[in-house]
Amino acid sequence: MALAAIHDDRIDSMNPATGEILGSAPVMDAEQIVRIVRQARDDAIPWAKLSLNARSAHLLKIRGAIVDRADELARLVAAETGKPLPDAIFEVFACCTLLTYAAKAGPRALRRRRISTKPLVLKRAWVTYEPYGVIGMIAPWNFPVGIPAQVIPSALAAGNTVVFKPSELTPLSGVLLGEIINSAGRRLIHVVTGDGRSGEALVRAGVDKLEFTGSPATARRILAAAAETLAQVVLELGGKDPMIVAEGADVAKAARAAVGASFTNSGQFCMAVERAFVTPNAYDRFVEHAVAAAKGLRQGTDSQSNLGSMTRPQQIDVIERRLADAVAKGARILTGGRRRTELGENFFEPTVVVDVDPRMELMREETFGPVLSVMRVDSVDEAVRLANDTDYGLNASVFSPNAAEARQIARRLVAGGVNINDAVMGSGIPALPFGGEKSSGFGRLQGEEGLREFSRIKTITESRFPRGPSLAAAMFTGKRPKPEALLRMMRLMYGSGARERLKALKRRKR
Ligand code: TXE
Repeated sequence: MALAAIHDDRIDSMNPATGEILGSAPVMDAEQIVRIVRQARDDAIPWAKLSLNARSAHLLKIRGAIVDRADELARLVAAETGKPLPDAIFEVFACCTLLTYAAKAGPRALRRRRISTKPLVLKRAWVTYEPYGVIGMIAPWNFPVGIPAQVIPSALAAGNTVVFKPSELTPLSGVLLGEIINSAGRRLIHVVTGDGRSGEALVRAGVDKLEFTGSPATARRILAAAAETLAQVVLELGGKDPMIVAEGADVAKAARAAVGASFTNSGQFCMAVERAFVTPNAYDRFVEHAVAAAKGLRQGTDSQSNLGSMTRPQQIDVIERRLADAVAKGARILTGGRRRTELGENFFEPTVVVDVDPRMELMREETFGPVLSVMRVDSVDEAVRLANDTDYGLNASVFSPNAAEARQIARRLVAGGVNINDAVMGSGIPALPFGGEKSSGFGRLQGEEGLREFSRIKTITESRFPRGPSLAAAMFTGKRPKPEALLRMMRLMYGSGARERLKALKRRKR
């Protein structure tokens, strides 16, 4: 099976749809990476000194540079991933949207915040958001621009520089993204190329905080390495996203949304709907619509295709393993289920599977391929229980005609985000924080939470009367307060109910 060729010192990047070698990038070693992180630290000093508004203005310059070269960048992404060009353009589009959000929301979210000082009313206090310095980012191959775009704008807005390691499957897109960002006039991104060895070296190279998007298995190795330096880590580790279709839902809409969200990017999408739980009255029609919609998808690499090839060829082995296990345990494949060798080595058909149950790997482990599993459930309660019966908790969707019921289901799902009467689209709103629960990771990207994720939170207090006495000296040195007076004060402030408080006052009067 064709693969990007990883040599000791270089990676040859390959178009997975055609097998064409697109170019190569070096495998950087630990020494080089330490030097790069030092350089990034120096670059961070003048950047951090800029005001929030000046940083925002520069983010918009970066956006301009990306728009100018959007076609070139998207074509390279499409070539390295095997996805149709419109999908690659969506990624570049998302990058511009997230830069715009960070530029607009950054100054508001990251300016110092005045905080109430009660009960120490003689003080003034603020929370400030300060740059870490250097943010490391280790990225996967499924969205070579879209995923870095969830990190880089926030990390830059917060005053950091970024050392970014793209996947060994898509190194050239990463290098070009870094080059375009830096072409706006400041060196803010350093790109480290290489495979897992270079990734591990980056974790140990002294970055202040690290964002990793990838598999839980690699995340565990990264956490073990980060334990040595106590570098902080943000993790986005994929999902096993459920869709719940309740009685009375618009079944055709739900099925089409499930198909869209399962098969886009050939299912190599952390928020792909991998499991649909459908209530009895909706089940037959849902399956019928899902199969029809899946059969109607066009597969290939031209601009009219809905899905292209797999980016990571080994992913086909994973899909075939999951399907074989499911079929052996009684599942039925209604459409798809095989490679499309007539299109190329790495294409896999959109696949709809029924008669699934939670014992199957297909219902438990991330498949990360174009496979939608549909399960009939007796009730919404059963659907919620099964939806939560997974190690993952990234995203979920609920279809119901009843807004109160849908919101109630949303509250019960253990997931970082829930879409009601649609799938996936919450992540397209840059002001919404994005991230997962359980094995889907921790920390948040996008939104104000994402901007603050890349800031050190510091508190500052000062005396309202600079010449007044020190509270610390008054409280902890010299004459101590009388215990009865302290207890009375506590009762006065926090006693339960007016009567209790009044009692404290009366005793003082006596
Ligand atoms: O991921 P890895 P892989 C899931 C998906 C897929 C599985 C494996 O289910 O089937 O993960 O994919 C770098 N220290 N997702 O093997 O290994 C590596 O070079 C530091 C979900 O591609 O996690 C690459 O840049 N870094 C997902 C990055 O980690 C290391 C996206 C991702 O690789 C390293 C992709 C190490 N020891 C896969 N080893 C999502 N959340 O969207 C490897 N890397």
